[in-house]
Amino acid sequence: ALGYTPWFDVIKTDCVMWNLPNGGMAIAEHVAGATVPNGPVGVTAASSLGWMSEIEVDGEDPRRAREAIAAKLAFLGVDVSDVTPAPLPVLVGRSLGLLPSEGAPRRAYFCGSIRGGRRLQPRYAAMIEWLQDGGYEVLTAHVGRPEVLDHERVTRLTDRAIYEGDMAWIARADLVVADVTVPSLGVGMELMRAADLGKPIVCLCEEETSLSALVAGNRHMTVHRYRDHQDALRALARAVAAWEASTSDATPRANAEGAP
Ligand code: 6K6
Repeated sequence: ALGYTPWFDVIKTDCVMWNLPNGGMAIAEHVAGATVPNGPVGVTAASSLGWMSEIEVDGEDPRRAREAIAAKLAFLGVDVSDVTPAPLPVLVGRSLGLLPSEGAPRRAYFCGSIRGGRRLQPRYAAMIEWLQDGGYEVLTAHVGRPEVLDHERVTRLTDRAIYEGDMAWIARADLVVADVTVPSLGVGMELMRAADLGKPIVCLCEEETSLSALVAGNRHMTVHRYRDHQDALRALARAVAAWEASTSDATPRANAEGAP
C-alpha cells in the first residue's frame, strides 16, 4: 500500500529500560535482522547485531543536538567510538550484506555473455580488471575468464545453483556493470533483477549493435556506446566516475579520464 516491497525485517527480540537519576530514560534493545521470506532480494539471510541503543534529542539545530548527544553519552559512560550516526535499518541492511558498509570495498556485479557467446571475453576481462584496479570487489570475475565454460563443466554447478548464487550476488552489489553488446538471456535477466532492486546500472555497448528495446528503452539503465576496445574502457571509466560522483561519500578516482 505504501508503494514499496520490504527487503528485510528489523527484529527487536529483547529490551531493557532504566530510569536515570536525571529523570531521563535509557533503553537498550537486542536487535536482529532477517530478509523477508520470498522477498525481492531472493536470498535468505539473518544476522544479529546484539544490544543497541538509539539516542535521540529534540530540536532542529544540529550543533546543539550534537552537544546534547555528547552530554548524554558522557552521562551514560559510553565512548563515542562505540556510536554510529547510521539509522538502525541501515545497520541491519549492512549486517545482512545488502547495503554497503563504510570503508568496505565497493562490490560490482559484472554481466557479460557466457552461453550467449564468448566473442567479447577479452573485453570483459579488461573491464573487470579495470574495476578491480580501482578497488572494486568484482563478484562475477569468472565472467572474464577464458575457460569459464570448461569450468562450468568441471565444477558441475547446477543451473539452479548458478541462478540462485547470481541473484544473491546482485542483491549484495553496490553497482551493476554490463556489456550488452553480445545478446545474452542471462544478462537480460540480471539487468531486470538489478533494476527491480533499484541497483545503479551501467550498460556498455559497441556502436552499430542492434540493442534490445528492453535495455535501450529502460529508464533504470544508461547505455554508453563505444567504438572499440580502448574506447570501451574509457566509456566505463567515465560512467563509473559519474556514478561515484553522484554518491555522497565517494571520492571520484583521479584516473577517470586517463583509463587505458
Ligand atoms: C562459471 C565458473 C564457474 O562456474 C561457473 C558456472 N556458470 C555461471 N556461474 C555464474 N554466473 C553465470 C554462469 N553462467 C552464466 N552466468 C551469469 O549469467 C553471468 O553473471 C553472466 O553475466 C550471465 C551470462 O548469461 P548467459 O545466458 O550468456 O550464459
